[in-house]
Amino acid sequence: MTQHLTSPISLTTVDAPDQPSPTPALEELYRGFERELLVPLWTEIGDLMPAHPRSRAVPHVWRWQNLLGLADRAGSLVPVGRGGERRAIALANPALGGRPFATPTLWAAIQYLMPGEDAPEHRHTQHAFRFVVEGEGVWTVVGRDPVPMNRGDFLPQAGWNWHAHHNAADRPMAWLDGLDIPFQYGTESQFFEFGRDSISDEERTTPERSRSQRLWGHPGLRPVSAPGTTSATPLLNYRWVDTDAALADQLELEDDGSAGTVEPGHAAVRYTNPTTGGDVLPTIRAEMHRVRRGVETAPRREAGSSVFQVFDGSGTVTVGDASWRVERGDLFVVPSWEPLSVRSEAGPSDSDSGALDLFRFSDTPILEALRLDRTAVEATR
Ligand code: GTQ
Ligand code: FE2
Repeated sequence: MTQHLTSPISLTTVDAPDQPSPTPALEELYRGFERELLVPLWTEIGDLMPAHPRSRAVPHVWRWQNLLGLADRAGSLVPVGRGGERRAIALANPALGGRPFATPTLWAAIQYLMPGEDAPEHRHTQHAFRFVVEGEGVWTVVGRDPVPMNRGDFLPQAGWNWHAHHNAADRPMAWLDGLDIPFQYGTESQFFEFGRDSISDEERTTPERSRSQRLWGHPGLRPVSAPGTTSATPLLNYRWVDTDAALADQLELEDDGSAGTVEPGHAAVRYTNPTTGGDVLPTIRAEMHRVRRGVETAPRREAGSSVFQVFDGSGTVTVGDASWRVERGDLFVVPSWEPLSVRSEAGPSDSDSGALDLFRFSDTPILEALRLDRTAVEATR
């Protein structure tokens, strides 16, 4: 008995024009295709070659407070160690079959370490980053360089680097992981190796600055000892103080009548590889956006998918037909070609007059490398 990977062709669902009407001969032709494991383009073209991307993923929001509560329970019930490797709990897009995929290409997870806990060393081809929405006290040790993690810090970590994490504080800490796990799963390109079961005392030190930061963390300056370019950034931590200043300066320039923002009231910066000026990772783009209170951004579509986390402030987010009020820590998914618009507005728990700060990561470097990137901006509603 032949195993059918696709459903049998039904003559009644062939809705292309100029199709012959069903006859016994045509039926026999289609049964012949099935026996030989063949599928004609004309029955599939609408699905395979749509006029524009139609994502399998759907827009969805995950509430940080709910994630945090469950991560904390996992902290007391589930140990972290060799084999399971990480206490990381992934966002599963409701339209991707229960798989731990936020989008068809991107993994997003909350990771949680209890006081004094270690996550063992390993390495993998998947490119990764950490983003810290709150808390402090964890050091991630990348290639034996202990890197501090504090609120607002962005820590990219290119594939195949050894890495371990340890919580040096007396409180649990949670953070966001982003990886290209679904993309590498789809391309079947993954490799993985265990490292040492525990890190050395020297790596367990908690320096205020990583070695990579001392070498690469000075704007517009590179060490002469490291010429050339690297495909991923050698800088392992991008600190909030710098990101915040860059966004504040863009908005201050706008106040002074100068250009530089994405659109009125909407400042944005992209994390870059200091050796190239390009994206920090080969497969993942990361940005921080700041939308002034009261401002609504123009609906924007992009080929490829994104995940956002609210870093500060609150507001209303509209993705395609979905719309949610969001606040600090909340995560949401923007599938390919779904229009995104954001309105920054104070919520009941917001006392300050601050803006809405949104961390964003996307698969755009993959699309750009293949010349598949496209955007469309609609007029503001
Ligand atoms: O921290 O090394 O969320 O390897 C998924 C896979 C985190 C990590 C994840 C990983 C890690
Ligand atoms: Fe890892």
